[in-house]
Amino acid sequence: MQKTFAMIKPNAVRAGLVGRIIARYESARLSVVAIRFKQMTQADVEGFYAEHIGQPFFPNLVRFMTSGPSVQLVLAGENAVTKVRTINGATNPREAEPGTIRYDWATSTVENAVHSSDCLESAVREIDFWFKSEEIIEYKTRSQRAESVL
Ligand code: FUP
Repeated sequence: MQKTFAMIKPNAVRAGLVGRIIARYESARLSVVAIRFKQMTQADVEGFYAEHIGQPFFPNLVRFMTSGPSVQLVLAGENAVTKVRTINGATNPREAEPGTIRYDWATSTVENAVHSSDCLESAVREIDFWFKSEEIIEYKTRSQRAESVL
């Protein structure tokens, strides 16, 4: 079992896609173990995307990411990190495979609908950036859930 961090970005929230995006993750046997809405501040963007500070696209990224609420999620399941990256598709929607979230709903490389951690180390850092450990519910497999009602 693995945990990863994902975000539904402001363009996808504005387009009313929260439920459909979460349904894609859940259909791939991932469980939501933490969730909230937050409109990012400039300081949030600078902390969360610290590796991109100074890039030419950074001011655009700040403008977009602070333009409305996004949904922060922790997803748990087998191979969660790779699974969510695959479901999301390539950063640039022109390179995204059909059937991915970004193929369907990203409108540009900046307004690309979703984010997810690119490796386990980022997942740990990003989950910690957004959530306190007590905000993350305990993940149970189907058989663990079955045992707990016996
Ligand atoms: P990803 O891991 O797919 O979220 O992509 P990156 O961490 O490389 O980029 C984070 C965000 O920076 C992207 F979602 C959009 C923005 N970005 C650009 O606007 N142009 C680029 O060339 C690269 C990233």
